[in-house]
Amino acid sequence: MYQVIGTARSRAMRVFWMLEELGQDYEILEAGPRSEAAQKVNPSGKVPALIDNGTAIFDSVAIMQYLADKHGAMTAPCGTIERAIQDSFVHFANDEMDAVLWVATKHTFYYPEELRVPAIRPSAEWDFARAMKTLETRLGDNEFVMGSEITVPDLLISHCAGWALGAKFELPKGKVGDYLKRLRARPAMKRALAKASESASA
Ligand SMILES: N[C@@H](CCC(=O)N[C@@H](CS)C(=O)NCC(=O)O)C(=O)O
Repeated sequence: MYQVIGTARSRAMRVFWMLEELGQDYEILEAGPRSEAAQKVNPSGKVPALIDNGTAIFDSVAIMQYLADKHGAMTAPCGTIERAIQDSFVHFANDEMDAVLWVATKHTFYYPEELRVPAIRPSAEWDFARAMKTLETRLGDNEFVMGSEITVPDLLISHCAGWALGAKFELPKGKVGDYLKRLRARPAMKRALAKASESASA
């Protein structure tokens, strides 16, 4: 059985959701960033980490893509044009959404107070709004970013959008808004949340 180190309030949520979509059994090892459990498997102390047969894999997107490849679902095959486009959506989400939100988060509460620069907030909002415009254009009328099939970047984009909402960034309405609602309504997403909250209260 897979084990995932992390909490629902961290990027581990992406991995829980992926495992639910794939119908895989997993155990949550509830541990926060820089905890002893996280540091034991990842030199940076970051979460999530996936333990598969005694080997730790970290970086949420590496884990999600590994699981998709291994279980042959939610991904285009390696070496195809479709995979290159799918990967470009992953990089878009990491560069234009995750990185922007992470900088804003660090300057809001993560850094020691003396290192925080609240004045970066408007530029982060500007970057994020630009990313949402790009997403709107690239999504077009598709159900998911790659068309009618859900793939790894959809989960990543949806997770970042949830983070953005929590951090009070503006999310678009219209087609992108509907796309985000479709993703959050997925039964696998709800199962992942329920399992994570059960494990947090255990
Ligand atoms: N690229 C990594 C980022 C992991 C990451 O930064 N995780 C946060 C929690 S969501 C963390 O552990 N932060 C601790 C730190 O920055 O020291 C991933 O996607 O897994």
